[in-house]
Amino acid sequence: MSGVRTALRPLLLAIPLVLVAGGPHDASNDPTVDGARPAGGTPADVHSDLPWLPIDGPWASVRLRDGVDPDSLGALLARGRPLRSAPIWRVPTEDLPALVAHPAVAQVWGLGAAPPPPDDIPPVTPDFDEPPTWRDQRRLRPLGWWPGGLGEGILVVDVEYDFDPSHEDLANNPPALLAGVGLRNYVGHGNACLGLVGASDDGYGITGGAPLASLAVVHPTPDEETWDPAWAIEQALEHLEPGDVLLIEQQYPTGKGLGPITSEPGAWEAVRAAVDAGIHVIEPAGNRGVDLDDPDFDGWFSRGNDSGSIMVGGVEDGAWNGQSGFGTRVDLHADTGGEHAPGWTQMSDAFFPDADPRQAYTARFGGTSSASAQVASLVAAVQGVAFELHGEPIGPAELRSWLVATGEPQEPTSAAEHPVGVGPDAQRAVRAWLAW
Ligand SMILES: [Ca+2]
Ligand SMILES: [Ca+2]
Repeated sequence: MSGVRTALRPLLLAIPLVLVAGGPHDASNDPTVDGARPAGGTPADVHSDLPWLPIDGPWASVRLRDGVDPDSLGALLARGRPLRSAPIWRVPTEDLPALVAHPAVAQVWGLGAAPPPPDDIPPVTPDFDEPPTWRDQRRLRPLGWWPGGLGEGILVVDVEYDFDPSHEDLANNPPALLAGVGLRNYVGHGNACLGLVGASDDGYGITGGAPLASLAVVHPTPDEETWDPAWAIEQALEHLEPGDVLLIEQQYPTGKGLGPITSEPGAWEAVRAAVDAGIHVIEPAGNRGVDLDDPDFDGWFSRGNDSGSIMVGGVEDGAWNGQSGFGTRVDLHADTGGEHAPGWTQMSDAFFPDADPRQAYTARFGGTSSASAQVASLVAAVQGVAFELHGEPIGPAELRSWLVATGEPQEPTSAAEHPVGVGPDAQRAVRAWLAW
């Protein structure tokens, strides 16, 4: 386990909230009582008016009157335990009736079950995750029933322009920033990619394909003036371990339009080094319809010059989407017709209450960026299963070939003219690998 991964281990927080602190006693100098007193209620002795107090859990609390010696309550507190810092005792709720009757007790209140963390910022955000979603298409949802199938133990590092860690749909799986300077551009793009990979299954927004994977970000900008994806890949490698995933949400100008990041030789070398270190590298084929088999590229994108990455193209309804980079080098594709995803100010068509960017969502996140994030989540989920069942990761070349071998073919005419690989199927890949 890397330090990053450990540090990111969520936060399934024991927040034993004191649901309501208060009671009808002399509250004039008791800050805990505010808001708990019923309208029109008069401060009174706790003994006289217990029933409205919200005491519904197995544990409750009692505050003793100032200066009271707990020993004076005798056996009444025998099953309780004191807080160190205040004359307050946690006691079994069933002991309350006897305690309430005692003149040394000033106040009682309940301790129910921990409420969910308050991460869905008001107002309530819809659940955009109604099936069938892209996770169903990729057979990721049932993979969650397998041990490790939610990406447990896998770190996904996204090389990403920027993101907003305060977005509500990243709050339960917060991405760590590992390196680089965010320039506050394309923030929604980062939120969307990170969300498709690892947004939590928490009843609002979306659920990523690997919601229990740990997320981290490296910006491709080491400073405000410099764009250097190879540097970013090397920074990520400092934190990644075999079986982890590197998603590179960047493109490069090929001379025929924006294409894969490994068009740039430095990035190609960095990707090769990452793959040789056992990392699954996912890169988009780009969105300018570049023919990667064009003779002008002189075989740069041929299998003979394979960086080892999983190159991802885009389809709609099983056929080339009209924009994705294409060629025999493209390994996998995903649907780019538009997904619900966390957004930001400029990606807020689905939900944007009070113009709050922290709870902005788009219904139209597409392109090979979206497709690559989907594939990255799938790889993390499949790899999580591999770790759980075999205790060691599948190598990058092996996993890529399993995904290609078990994928859904592109529509034949489209595949002949604009090949973008196959559509991965997480269930089939895992079953085939297990049976092998
Ligand atoms: Ca909300
Ligand atoms: Ca969510």
